[in-house]
Amino acid sequence: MITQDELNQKGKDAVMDFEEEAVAEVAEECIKLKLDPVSLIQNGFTVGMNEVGNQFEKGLVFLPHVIAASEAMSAGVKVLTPELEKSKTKLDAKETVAIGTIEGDIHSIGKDIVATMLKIAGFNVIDLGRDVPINNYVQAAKDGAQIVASSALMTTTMVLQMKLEEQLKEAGIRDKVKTMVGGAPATQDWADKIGADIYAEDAAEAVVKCKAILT
Ligand code: HCB
Repeated sequence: MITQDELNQKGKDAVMDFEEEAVAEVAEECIKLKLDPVSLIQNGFTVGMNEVGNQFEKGLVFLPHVIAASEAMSAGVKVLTPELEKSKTKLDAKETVAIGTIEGDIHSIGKDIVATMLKIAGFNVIDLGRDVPINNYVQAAKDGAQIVASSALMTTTMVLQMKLEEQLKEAGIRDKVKTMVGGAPATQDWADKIGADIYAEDAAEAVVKCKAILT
């Protein structure tokens, strides 16, 4: 029988081969064999996606390849999502997280994974989408979200995570809401610098830190 590591490797290879169908098949195999879908996403698909990103940076592949790899990864995540949702914690979902990819940024794969994992952990999740105007996060906080989470994948858009902090202060509600930042260029240092409450490196850490900050 195939091990989790072998399945993760297959998932990584299929994303790197831009093979949407093969990625979906690996996801189905994961469900059939009752292996861990979270591990497949984080240690398989995501590793492959990041590797394609590195190749893009070195000029070894081009934008259509990145698009094809991201579509392949999304196909796999789509197959796994209903399975993940079966293990959803039953809370009365009073704890609301509003999450979105920050203004000017359309990268949504990581944000979607974080949103799914938070839902599974029992949070009420409001998905604000991608390329989200700062004001929409502020409005979500005014409407009662306890945490506003932003994702930024580019050095040019991460600065807007700082603008979000400023606008929450200007609206007079910064002390009523917690903020979480993430995305590849974000770091704990960045979160400290801009005054965000949480930095999460991945979806699992986002869940742990969101739970911790609200208890
Ligand atoms: Co895109 N892109 N891209 N891209 N892209 C990056 C981000 C570069 C780093 C690639 C590079 O040059 N090396 C680069 C940014 C450089 C910079 O910083 N300045 C880049 C660029 C430049 C661009 C375009 C400008 C390219 C162009 O058009 N010339 C353009 C952006 C247009 C725009 O946004 N306005 C663009 C477009 C694309 C797509 C459409 C082809 C595709 C996105 C598809 C989609 O999301 N629907 C894409 C992709 C896929 C990437 C890479 C290859 C992978 C990103 C990804 O999905 N990773 C990326 C390279 C890289 O990041 N290594 C490259 C996998 C996910 C699972 O990881 O880090 O997003 P994640 O999420 C993690 C983690 O960060 C955390 O949890 C997640 C799950 O574990 N997390 C959070 C994420 N968000 C969180 C929020 C929280 O509050 C907490 C935790």
